[in-house]
Amino acid sequence: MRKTPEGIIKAQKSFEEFIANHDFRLPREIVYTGCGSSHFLSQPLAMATTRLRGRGVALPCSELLYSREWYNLGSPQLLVAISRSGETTEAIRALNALNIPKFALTAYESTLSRKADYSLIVPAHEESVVMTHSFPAFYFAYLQLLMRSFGRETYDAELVSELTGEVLRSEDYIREIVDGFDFRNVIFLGSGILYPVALEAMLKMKEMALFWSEAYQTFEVRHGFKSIADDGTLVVLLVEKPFDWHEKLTREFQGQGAKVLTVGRENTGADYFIEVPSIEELALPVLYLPVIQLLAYYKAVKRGLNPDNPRFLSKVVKW
Ligand code: F1P
Repeated sequence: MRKTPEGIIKAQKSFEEFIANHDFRLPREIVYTGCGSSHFLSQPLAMATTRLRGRGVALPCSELLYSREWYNLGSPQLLVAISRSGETTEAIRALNALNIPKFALTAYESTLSRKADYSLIVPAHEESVVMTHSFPAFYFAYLQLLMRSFGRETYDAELVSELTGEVLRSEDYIREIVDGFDFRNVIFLGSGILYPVALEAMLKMKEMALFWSEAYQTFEVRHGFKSIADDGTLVVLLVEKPFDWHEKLTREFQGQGAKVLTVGRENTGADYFIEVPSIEELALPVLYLPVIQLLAYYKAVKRGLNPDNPRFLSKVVKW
């Protein structure tokens, strides 16, 4: 997490190298695929593609391989496979699932990059079994390529890097929250492009802290799921532009005894608040990810676990 600012700078370099060496523009219709965190990364990339008036679809590699007839993939012109290691069996196999040009987004020259027609290699290497700063770095490098391909102005990488540094200043506060409230379960809520960030937060809690967590599209949680929340629950509300419903939701959970942590631009009347600086909407995941990663990290530490090396997991999943 703490390497996020330098990860953004590396991402920018990778993007610049890529465009210097390839006369290539991303097409309008793209299918994204990955496994685990890389799948949760494929979701905001698909959303960003759609938001820029293209069409992005995200599917886990295994679904693309074995159940794609259940999904409407449209008429994609490119398959983007994401894998930090570039050696995950499902990701390598998924490259051949569709008979269209293939693009690899990875941290290494790898089997995946060699099999793809194009590869964007972002060397945000990490020792940890779980994916942390490489996630925002991959996201940013590819987003820059997407912006450029779709005729938009790219982001100022120095500025984005600095902003991630600002977000990381909340580290002590995050540790205090985790030390001060020994929550028994946690629910992450996010909407639009912050929903996949909530999903990734859920995964990080499970991977790093071996801790039960859930994630929902923000207001969907009221429809049955909220019954789980009580005085042992932390609800993490990721929200860029809160409106009155967010305040009502905060009060509703507090009425059930739960504590709410709002992460965003304004407090919603929550018990805890982490302010995230303003940034253009497509870049939002880059600023929210370090917060949720730190939360999982400190929960793991509090539980006496090694967040970088969780039980039963390996860095590369092979069959
Ligand atoms: C995918 C992944 C990781 C996860 C884990 C196992 O890896 O699912 O997201 O953290 O420990 O592998 P990759 O294909 O991105 O290398």
